[in-house]
Amino acid sequence: MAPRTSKSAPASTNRTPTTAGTAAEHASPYRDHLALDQVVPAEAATPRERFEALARTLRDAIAPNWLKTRALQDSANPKRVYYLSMEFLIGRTLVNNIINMRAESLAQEALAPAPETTWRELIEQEPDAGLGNGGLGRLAACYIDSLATLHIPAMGYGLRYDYGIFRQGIENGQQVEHPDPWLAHSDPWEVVRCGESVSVPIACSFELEHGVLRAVSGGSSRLMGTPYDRPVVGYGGETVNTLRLWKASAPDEFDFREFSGGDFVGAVVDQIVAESVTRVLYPDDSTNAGQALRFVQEYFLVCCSLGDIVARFRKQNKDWQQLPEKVAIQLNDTHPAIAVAELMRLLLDEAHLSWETAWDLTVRTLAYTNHTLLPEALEKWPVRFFERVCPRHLELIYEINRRFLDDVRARYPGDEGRIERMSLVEEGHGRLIRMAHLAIVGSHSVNGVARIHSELLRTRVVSDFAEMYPDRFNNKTNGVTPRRWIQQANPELARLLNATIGDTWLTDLSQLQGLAARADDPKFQEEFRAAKRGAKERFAEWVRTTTGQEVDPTTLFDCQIKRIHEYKRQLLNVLHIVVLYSQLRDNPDLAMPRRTFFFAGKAAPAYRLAKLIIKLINDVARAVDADPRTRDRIRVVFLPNYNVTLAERLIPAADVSEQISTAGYEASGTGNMKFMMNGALTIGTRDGATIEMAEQAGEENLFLFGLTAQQVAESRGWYDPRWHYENEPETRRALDLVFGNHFSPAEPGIYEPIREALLTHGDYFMHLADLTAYAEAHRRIGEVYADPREWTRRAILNVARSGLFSSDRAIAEYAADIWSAEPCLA
Ligand code: 26V
Repeated sequence: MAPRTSKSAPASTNRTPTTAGTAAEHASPYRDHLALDQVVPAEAATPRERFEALARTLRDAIAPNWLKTRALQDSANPKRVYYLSMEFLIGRTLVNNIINMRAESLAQEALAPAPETTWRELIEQEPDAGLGNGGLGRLAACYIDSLATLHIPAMGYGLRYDYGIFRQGIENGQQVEHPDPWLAHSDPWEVVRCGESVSVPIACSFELEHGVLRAVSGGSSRLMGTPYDRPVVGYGGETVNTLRLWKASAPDEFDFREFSGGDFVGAVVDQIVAESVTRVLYPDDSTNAGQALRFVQEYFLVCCSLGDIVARFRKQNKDWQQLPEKVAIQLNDTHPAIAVAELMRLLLDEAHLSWETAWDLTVRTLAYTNHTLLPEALEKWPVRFFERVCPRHLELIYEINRRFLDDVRARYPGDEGRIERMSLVEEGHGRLIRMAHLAIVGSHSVNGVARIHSELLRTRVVSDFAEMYPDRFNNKTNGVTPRRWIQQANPELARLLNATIGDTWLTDLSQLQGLAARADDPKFQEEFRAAKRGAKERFAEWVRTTTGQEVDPTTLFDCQIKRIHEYKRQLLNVLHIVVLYSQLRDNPDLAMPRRTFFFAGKAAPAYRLAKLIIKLINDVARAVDADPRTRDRIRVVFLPNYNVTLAERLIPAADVSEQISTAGYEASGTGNMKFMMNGALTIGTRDGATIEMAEQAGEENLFLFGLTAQQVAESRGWYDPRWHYENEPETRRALDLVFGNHFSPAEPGIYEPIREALLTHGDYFMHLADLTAYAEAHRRIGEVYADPREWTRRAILNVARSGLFSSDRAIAEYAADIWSAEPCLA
């Protein structure tokens, strides 16, 4: 084992002999890790080996505080917060830990005897931990950062997928999915806790059929959940909380042999089957495809986590009545909603409490956050899955439902329609359990993630529940961590902020207000522009070296980076680009700034139309490039494999942030906030948190356009996209180019499904209704961008007024209003 030095011990005092010869003169923890963990002399170490050694050096500094945090929380017995989520989209950890530990100089000194490497180079060796699809997973990662920064005793609970979100390749303009073996190298951050494994009962057994897991009725089985802990370093490094990710396997070897009755090969097969439960993250955030393995994953996460939580509670508290005073469990969407039934099971079957007591404790312990208004994404699980996997939970859900519907009947006598609408069980060909209803009934708090979203949730999606439980419903507008999204992603801007308003903004983002007074100051403006220019040049250089593509950092960078979804309307963006393309071909003298349109985002592998939109973007990009009339005026770049690290690279370089969802469909958005705090101006609809961003910054400092959520809802009845095609020449020309195979001469008709969506099936997301207003908003962007002082002034005001969108503010609200949780500090 390598000697562990504490953070405070200067690196040079470590005299442990390392490698022979001259290297020994430069003993350091970093070199020790190279020599003793990797068994390689520093001179010969590969970049990956150096990365691991540096990560372990930093872990040495984190470990004492991790232990201290645990000891402190164990002795204080405070109320603890548990964030249950199927996704934690963490990205890279080394750079984040260097920043949160404020260990830049420690990192630099660690490498000092080997000046050929800097820590900024080594961080590139770390793969993203891509354990999430998009916004919901990234929010969970920002929230655990803030929980630790605010010193709240908290843990994240999730799954340790062997394969995260797929790696996206682009071939012939089309998305191809590759597996993401992010654990191919050992991960320096995780600590496996074999001694804390838990056992999860399953009422069926499983077999693999052509690589697909199939439940076999009868023959109950068990899964073992083994925790892999990752440190979550709060800013300053004092509080280090834990993210606990569960890996599934078969029961340990002893039981295992018993269990398989001496059938060795059969037992090994069982092991493979069991491990496949946490093999891969489901990559579809658009539809609940009802996959049985996904259901088992959710059940597994809940059983492992609740068993662990309750065991920890019992160690320190004897009285079950204390549960809601000591434990708050936040459900990140309905994915862990079976927690309602599992907590009831623990309180009834294991603690032997009465139903009334168990139910009261359950509701007061659980809280639920909703993240989507799309009906097709709302989870409903077939009753037969419960019957197979966890029949006791089904029994409990039926009893919860019976009592709940009795309450509904008592409140609204004779209203059978309401009973049917509110029931936890949807009757039909196969009965389904409505997981959102279960989560609402079993929680004391139900929140949306931006003001408009919470309002729509209350008034449209689950209005019956809001009427029955008005006090449960509340709003918590999302936020993002300024440590990762400013300090780490945009060091140049961070330096300028420090020089201008001091460095307290890192933990109190409202301090950014102090910039407003400098918005018109020519000197400050010049510094602000220099930071943006630097970020753009760095990004262009990165694109050039990694993809060979040339992008011009003197052009306006317009960015739409997010999952590819019809409601997010990448199609609106590309149609507008086609409008510009067509205008420039007609009139090469058209006045407008040179623009680069960046797109990045993954489509769910089974979402055909989203994948076709990617193809269209790439085809348009090629045509724009091929035409001398357009090539030097606009460029379209689709950046493959969007992930957290790519977002960190591009957002600081952005001039314009595209937030153009059909109003009423984007629950909040969090990318919008990251762009705002990095000085991009938003072109957007009045949707999600963009509304609150405009309220903060002043509407005049964004480019808002298009139908409001109310107008979208009201025009559903009569909206006719063909009217726009027939009456708007620009719209018609753009659509004729796309559907006339101008961009796909070798693949005629390829865009037919898009034509059908827009013109035959009524353009559900109202692209054509908003296209003209969107083009007009882009024209305004062109005008303002031509006046650098005015543009910079607005950008500075946006940064200055983005403080509300810190995840520290959001977590402080959750702590005060939902969890009643307090900081725990020595
Ligand atoms: C649904 C499913 C269905 C089953 C398979 C896996 C899976 C994974 C995710 C989802 C729901 C995704 C919901 C989501 O990401 N919502 C986003 O949440 C953000 C954080 O609150 C918010 O900013 C975005 O507006 C919202 O779209």
